[in-house]
Amino acid sequence: EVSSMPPLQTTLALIKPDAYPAHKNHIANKLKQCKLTILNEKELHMTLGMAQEFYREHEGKPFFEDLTTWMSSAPIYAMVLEGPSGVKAWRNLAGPTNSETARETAPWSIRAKFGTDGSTNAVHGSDSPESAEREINIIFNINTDSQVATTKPDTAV
Ligand code: RTP
Ligand code: MG
Repeated sequence: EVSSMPPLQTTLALIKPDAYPAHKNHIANKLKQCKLTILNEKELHMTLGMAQEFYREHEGKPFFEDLTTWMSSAPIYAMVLEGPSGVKAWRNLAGPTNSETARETAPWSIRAKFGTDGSTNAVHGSDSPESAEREINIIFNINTDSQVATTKPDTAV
């Protein structure tokens, strides 16, 4: 039988400092219910520079400094997710950017449950497959073993 499942997509989810570590297990259980599989995951503490690179599309906006300072203020949890229409599936589960709006229009969503307002909103989700690729590179390709191996002087022959 030919499958009518939407194509699989990979996306990046971050559990932000207001929701990590307290709500990590709840969020992980929700992923399973939404057919989203975790391909890779880790805790990290972003530097300010990483947060500025990650959110560079918002450079110059009034919330940029608070956002990048906050995102680099404490550990977060990053997950590479895969599922049918994965980018949209994770953003739907996350809910609207503003958690107050989320409580009105998407009460099942993660931001409705765990977010506070338009700035402090529990999770991040890539907004397109292209953004996902860029963001996954920033979060997961820094200090990979291969990069370490090519720059480590004591491994040279
Ligand atoms: P995200 O990137 O975190 O998944 O959220 P999003 O696409 O729904 O929202 P986006 O417009 O990309 O904004 C990125 C994050 O910046 C903070 N923000 N604060 N105070 C404000 O007006 C404001 N606007 C955005 C939020 O943390 C938002 O998730
Ligand atoms: Mg965004």
